[in-house]
Amino acid sequence: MDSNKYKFPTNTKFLPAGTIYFPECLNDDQQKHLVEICTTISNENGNEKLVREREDQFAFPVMYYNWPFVSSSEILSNFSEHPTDVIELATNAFKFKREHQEAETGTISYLPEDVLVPDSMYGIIYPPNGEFGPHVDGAKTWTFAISIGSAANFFYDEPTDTGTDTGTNTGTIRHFLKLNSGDGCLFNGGKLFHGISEIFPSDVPSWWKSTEFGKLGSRFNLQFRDLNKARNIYRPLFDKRYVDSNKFIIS
Ligand SMILES: O=C(O)CCC(=O)C(=O)O
Repeated sequence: MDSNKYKFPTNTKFLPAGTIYFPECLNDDQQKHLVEICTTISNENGNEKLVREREDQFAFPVMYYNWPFVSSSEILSNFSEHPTDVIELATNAFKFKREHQEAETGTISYLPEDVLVPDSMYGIIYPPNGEFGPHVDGAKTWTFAISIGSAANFFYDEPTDTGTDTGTNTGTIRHFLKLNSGDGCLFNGGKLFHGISEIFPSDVPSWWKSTEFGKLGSRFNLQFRDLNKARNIYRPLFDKRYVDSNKFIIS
């Protein structure tokens, strides 16, 4: 399907603290196809045990791809279809950030030189009354994320310099961004406190409910990170968690 070759969006918006908003990154067909690929990855990776109905308001994981904490997701030969095109889109978002960050104004957060190919993916589902409290990601790096399903209110905190003698940041400004189905966002999730304050269950594409993930909840958030350098940091933690780690392939 030709439409799976994602066009890089032209209507990007630069937001404070180095965040970039990519409205309408994926059209409806591309979103549906991406949900299908992610469902297959989830099943082939044995993630189906994570897929369950939840009654609380917390987001829950449904798929991992090339994710250092989930050993089976790193054996890429397990997967019959690879999300190559969307990883390319995410890579282009990182490239775009790097090429434009000098022109950004306000409090800028720079993308490090070694953050290049975000080929580690992690997907979560939100219940209709879902939320995600303020947090900094355990994976201390930048994230490109695509929202699919119900719209949501995303927020992140921009540190403010109070200009005190010590120069320490003592305050933050909270920025809100409504993310619609198909939108993308690039932000420094490893540094900025961020989360989801609200899901809008009725603000949803008509096809969402009939997808496999749509049967589990209201919103799918698919995140991309470059964890290739970080693997060395995560490796010791990973080894502690999985006794059998030697049999897994880590690039
Ligand atoms: O759902 C979102 O847009 C944000 C998710 C998030 O903050 C996270 O998984 O760390």
